[in-house]
Amino acid sequence: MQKKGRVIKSTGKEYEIVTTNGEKITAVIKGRLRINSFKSTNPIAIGDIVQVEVKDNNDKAFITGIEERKNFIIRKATKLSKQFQILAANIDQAFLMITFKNPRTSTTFTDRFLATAEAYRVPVILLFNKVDLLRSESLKEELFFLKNVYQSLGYSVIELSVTKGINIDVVKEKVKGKVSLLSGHSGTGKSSLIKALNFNINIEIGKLSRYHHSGQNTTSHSQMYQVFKNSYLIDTPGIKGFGLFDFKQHEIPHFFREIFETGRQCGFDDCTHTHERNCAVKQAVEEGRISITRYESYLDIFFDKNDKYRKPF
Ligand SMILES: Nc1nc2c(ncn2[C@@H]2O[C@H](COP(=O)(O)OP(=O)(O)OP(=O)(O)O)[C@@H](O)[C@H]2O)c(=O)[nH]1
Ligand SMILES: [Zn+2]
Repeated sequence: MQKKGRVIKSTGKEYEIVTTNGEKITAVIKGRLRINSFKSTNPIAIGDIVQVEVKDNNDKAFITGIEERKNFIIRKATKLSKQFQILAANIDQAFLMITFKNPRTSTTFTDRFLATAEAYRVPVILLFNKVDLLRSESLKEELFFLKNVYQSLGYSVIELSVTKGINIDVVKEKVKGKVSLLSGHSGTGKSSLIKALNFNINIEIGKLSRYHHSGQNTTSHSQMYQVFKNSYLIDTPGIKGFGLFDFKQHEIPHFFREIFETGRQCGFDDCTHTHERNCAVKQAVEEGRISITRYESYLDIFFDKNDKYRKPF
C-alpha cells in the first residue's frame, strides 16, 4: 500500500515518518531516488514529504519517492568538504531565540540570521527570552530599542520567559499547524521551550549533551519534534545560524528591508551604501531613521571575506 508522510527523524539508514493521519512508520530507501542537483551526504532530510510503500506482512517499509522541496537549508558536511548536508526541508517559518544576558546574542548575529532567512524567503519570529533577567535599566532600554527596531521592520517580536511561563501561550499559537525551525545560541532556552510547549517530549535541558564535538567538526543531527498535531519544531543542535547562503555583494541590500527601500533614493542606481556621496541610506542612519545596529550588520556581511555563508549552487 502507498502512503504519504513527513520525515521526522533520520539515522542515515532508517527514517521515521509520520503519515497524514498521524501513523508512525519506519522505512528505508529503495533503489535510486531523485538525486539532488548538488552533492549532499543525505538524500532525504528531516521535513521531506515522501511516498512510502508499506507491505501488509510487516516487512520493512520502503521510501519510493520524494516530493519536490518547497525550501531547504544546508551546511557543509565537514569544514573542508565539498559535500553538503541538508539540515531541514519544507520549513514554514523560523523562530530565533535571542537573549540579552546569559548568553548575550549580538545584533550582528540576529541580522545575519534575518538576512539569510530573507534570502530563503522564510518568515522569522523573534523570541526575546529570559526577560525575567532584565533588571538593569540599560538592559531594559536595549530590549525596548531592539523590539522597536525589528517591529518597525515588520518582524514579530515576542517577549518571553520560558522558566517563568510568560507568553508561552503566544508562542503556542504561532507554532500551531506549522513546521518551524527553532534557532539560537546554545543556552538561550530552546530545549526549555520545546519542553514547555509539550511536557511529554523527551529533551535535555541545560546540557551540552545534544552536541558531539570531534576534532574540528561538530557532528549533529537535526531533530524534528511534534509539539502538537501537525505542528513541528526543528532543532539543529550545534548549528548557530540558518545554514549557508551565498550573498553576492550587489544583492546584499535586498536582504535588509529598510536599506533596500531607502536605497531607491540614493544618487547612484548601483549605490552600495558604503562610500558613495548622496547616499540616502547613510543619511537615514545619521538621522536615526535606520538603526545603526542594522547598518553595522549590513557592513559586516558586505565586507565579509570568509566563506562561512556560501551556498553551493
Ligand atoms: N532565567 C531564565 N532562564 C532560562 C529561561 N529559559 C531557559 N532558561 C535556562 O537557560 C538554560 C539553558 O536552557 P536550554 O533550554 O538548555 O537552552 P538551549 O538553547 O536548548 O541550549 P543548547 O541545548 O545548548 O542549544 C537552562 O538552565 C534553563 O533553565 C528563562 O526564560 N529565564
Ligand atoms: Zn546608498
